[in-house]
Formats: sequence, structure tokens, C-alpha cells
Amino acid sequence: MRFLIFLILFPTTMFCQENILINVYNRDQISLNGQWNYIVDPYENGFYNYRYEPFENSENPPKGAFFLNSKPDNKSDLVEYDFDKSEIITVPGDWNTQSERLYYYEGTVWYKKSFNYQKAKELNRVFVYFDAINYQADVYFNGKKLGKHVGGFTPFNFEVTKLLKAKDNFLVVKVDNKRKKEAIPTLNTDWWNYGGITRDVKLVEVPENFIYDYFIQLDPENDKKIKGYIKLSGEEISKKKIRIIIPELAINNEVVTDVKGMAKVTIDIAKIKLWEPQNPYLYDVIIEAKAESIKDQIGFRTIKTRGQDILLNNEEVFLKGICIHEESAIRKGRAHTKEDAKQLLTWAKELGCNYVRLAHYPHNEHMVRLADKMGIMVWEENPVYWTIEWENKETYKNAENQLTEVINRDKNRASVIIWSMANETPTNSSRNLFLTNLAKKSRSLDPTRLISAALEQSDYEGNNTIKTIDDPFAEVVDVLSFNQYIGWYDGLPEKCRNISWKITQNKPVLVSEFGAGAKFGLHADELTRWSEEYQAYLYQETLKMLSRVEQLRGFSPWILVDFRSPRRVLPEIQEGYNRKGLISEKGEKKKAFNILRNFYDQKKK
Ligand code: GCB
Repeated sequence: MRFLIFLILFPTTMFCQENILINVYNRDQISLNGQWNYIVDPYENGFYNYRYEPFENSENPPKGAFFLNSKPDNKSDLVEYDFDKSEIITVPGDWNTQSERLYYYEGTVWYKKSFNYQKAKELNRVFVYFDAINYQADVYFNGKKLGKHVGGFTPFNFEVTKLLKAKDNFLVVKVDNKRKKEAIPTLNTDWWNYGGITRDVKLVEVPENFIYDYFIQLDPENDKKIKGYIKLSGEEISKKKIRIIIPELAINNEVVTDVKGMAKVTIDIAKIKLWEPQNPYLYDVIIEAKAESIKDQIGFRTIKTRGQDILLNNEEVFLKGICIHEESAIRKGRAHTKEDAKQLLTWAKELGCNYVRLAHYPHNEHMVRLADKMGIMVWEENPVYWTIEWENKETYKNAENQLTEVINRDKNRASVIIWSMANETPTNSSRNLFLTNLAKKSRSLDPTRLISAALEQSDYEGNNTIKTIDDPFAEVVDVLSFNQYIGWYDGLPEKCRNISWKITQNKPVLVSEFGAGAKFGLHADELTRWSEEYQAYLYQETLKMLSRVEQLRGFSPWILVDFRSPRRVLPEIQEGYNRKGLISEKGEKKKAFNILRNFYDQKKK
């Protein structure tokens, strides 16, 4: 509760400070999805007065403040907005694909939803939980500020218990997707900056003292032990008994919380079905405190490296992957539904993948939940992309916070095997320190998974045919990954034939990207850019070249499906899409799809 008071008094807090509930996916909840009213506000007129001072800083904000959801008190009263008479938008969903006039819009849009709510029990507490909002969200409830969240791809919540009424509640969210130099990601990317409440909104009711977090995984050092912790939140959380139950393994253990409400979990297990792509076995796990019981489905496996190998359950594994952006092949725009996830991961399976790289930011929770079920290993990535403000402390805090939030959400998912710190970042001392600190943070939060980053290749001692990885961050990662585009940005596909690789680090190597653009249906000879034949040829040559990388333990070509990017303006070919997909945005498979599928078919595990 103290946190909430803090947020009300100091509403400009940079990052969301509250404990974020885990496994909201499976908790009882009321959906706030659906129709919301919205107001487009490019000048942020509903946020600042004419002296450009935020209304929310004033003790008595005037009616013009949009978060008050004001109405005229009488016929003479002046109020220059009205949510209830404003247009309707569907939540979740990006605004760009819901309204033509918002297609390229980058700025502020205000959202409002009114609702009634009856608590199940008087003393229960209620949280409003957002799966994600891009990019900055200022959240108000019944006219009071709950807080602010920065970062477009991770969940956050605020407690509303004290402000909640049985009737006529209103939730107002100011969403701002303006790109900023100091932000994560920064101004410059190669994907669409979809704005809005892009994922689900939920109300979650919990008891006074409740389970807010738990981490239940196999001990990486000993696969006969389940290890982790459970944390309670509330006023009475010390010396509380919690049971952890896995019926199928006949486990029913009691743990007791310490003064901070945390209980360590260590459970010896005799025989267990390990999670693996061929048999992605998930156990029902029940966590039971006095007033509530939470259910999850958890797979148990270990992932580590030994020399140049990646070991899944102590056996060598080759990662047959593909990169994916979070775009819906069904509706277009940002993907957010179970069906979107199903479509994308089914295509990946059809391609023969046992692994996907979710680029370049955390995708929605359906993706990792489904990957768990479908037996697909996952690389999850922090949106530290290209050149950001390495020396800016707030930028670092922001990156660390986004990483923390995705680890928090997905740390119980067996499918997730790699946390990626960044993509294609330039080597220099401030960047090295930035990424090293992120890696430290990541290891401290989750010692059970591997760390990587998509690095860049360089020439070996100035020679244009011998490639190497010359990056100090290569010493920090567990898995050495790099992107390379020989044959597309660098020469023609046959250039691959003359390339040799001299990798000095004794680590497993993943090629996190390679690819070529092709317009589906454009057929020509294999040296004609944008033809399906060129793309297929590049895949053939690249696959041969990569087989000469001795320590190659997998790759994820760029990319499964063509995706929107404002950088891609070539008429008749790109038309706003990055065309490196193996599948067009309409779901049509290009020739290279089969080349890769055949390669993966022939590769054993
Ligand atoms: C890259 C980036 C990716 C781009 C891709 C391309 O190296 O990591 O985000 O979309 O190249 O198509 O140029």
C-alpha cells in the first residue's frame, strides 16, 4: 500500500514501481478489453496548460485536464472535450491500423473506459494490469494519477483498491508513442512504431495478502532438484505457510515465508519427464497460500553450454530457428491474440524449426505460452537496438527495467532459453559497460538461462574474405551470436563461397540473422534483386557457407514473414514492407521457404 501512496504524491515517477503480479494469464480476472473512447491530442492539450505546466502538478486541476473526464456542470459551463462523445477504438490493438488518419501518427492519444465493479470480498485488493502499451503510459483512475510506465512491450500494474467504486469508475490512459533519442528503442529502427494499448487490459482481484511472484525451475546444476522462490505481498506476509503442489509428481511441500514474505523452494525429485521439443511436457503446478491458490503449467528442463555446445537436458542441440516480428498475419498490425501466435508458430513448425528468435523486443505472452506447449525454444530480446544513448543513466535504467519486466513475466517458461541483451550495437567502452551491466542484472534475476546478444561480424585483420567476431562483449555472453548479410548488403550470393570464418572464442555460435529481400510472385534469374530466385539462391549459398563455421550450433534467418517498416519505400516492391520474409504478409510462401525447410528436415536433432 505504501507504494500506491508514493505514486499518488509523486506521480512523475519514471518507471512503474509496484510489484508486478506474476501469471495474471491464469488468475481470475475481469477483462477491460473492448470499446474505449479516444481523443487524439498531438499538442498534449489535455495534459499541459497554456504555460506548458502539467495539469496533474496542480492540487486542484482545472476541468480541461483530460484525466478528470470532465462534464459541464450546467449549461454555461465550459468544457472543451467529451470522452463519451468521442470516437471508439478497440482495445487491445494498435491505433495505426484502426484509423486511416492515425496510420503514421506518433504522439499522444487519450483512452477512456468506464465500468462498474463489485468486489468478491470486502477486504480484497484490486489491480489494473496492462499487458503492454506502446510507448509511454500515464494512467489515471477516477481522476487520480496511478503512475507512469515507460516501455512498449512489457506488462505493468497499479493498485486501485482505495479508489474503486461499485459504479461509474473511469480509467483514463494517456498513451504517447513519440520516438525519442534517449528511449529504448531509440529514434531509429527497422519496424513500425505501432502506438496504443496494444495488449490486453485486466482487473485482477486478490486477497489482502497474496502471492505476487514465484520462480519454479529445475536447478541448472542438478536436474534432480526443483529450485526457486515464492513471494507474498501485503501487510501480513511473515511466517506464512505456502504449499507447492505438483500432483503428477506426488509433490506436496510446505514452505514458510521470511519477514519479507519470501520463501525459498527446494524440492528433490526422483523421476521427471523433461521438457524438450519432441515432448514438450508441462506439469500442473499449484501454489497455495491461505487465501488463494494459483495454477500454472510449467515445463522442467536444463539449458547450458559446454565448450562449443549448447546442451538441452545435458544433450547437444542444434537450434533450427527463424526470426519473427510481432505482426499479425491475420489482421495486419501488431499481433496480440492467441490466434496470431498460433499462426506464426505453426508456420515456424512447418518450416521445421525447434527454435524462434522473437525480435527485437518482448512479444506478447501468448507466444511464449504457446511455444511452451508446441515445443519451440525461444530467444527473447530487449529492445536495445542499434545506436542508443550509452552514456545516459536514465536510458540504462529504462533498458534494465524493460529487461527486468520480461524476465519477471517469463521466468517460468521452459521454452525461453536465451535472454538477448541487444541487437547490432556498436562496440565502444560505454556500450560495453552498458551491456555488461545488463548481463549482470539478467544473471542475478535468472541464473537458469543463457545470455546472448546479436553482435556484428568484422573482417579478420583487414582481409575482406576472412570473417571474425571482434567485440569485447563476446567475452560476456554464453552464446556467441551475430548477424551477417553477405550476398545482400555485401556483394552477391556467390561471395559466400570465398568467405572463411575465424572465430577465436571457445563458445557455441548462433547466426542470429541472414537474409535477402524478395517480392512474392516476382520470378526472374537468380541474380535479379527482389526475385524469389535471388532469395532462394542466397539461402543456398549461405547455408553452405555456414556449414564451414565449425562451432555453429544454430541460426535464425531474417525473417518468417514480411513486416511493415517505414524505412522500406521502394515502389512496386517494398511499399512499406521489409521483404526479407520467407512468407509474404498475405501468407504466401516464397521459394526460399522450401530451401530452408529441406535443410532443417535433413538436420537431425
Ligand atoms: C538487421 C536488423 C533487422 C533489419 C534487417 C534488415 O540487421 O537486425 O532489424 O530489419 O537487418 O532487413 O536490414
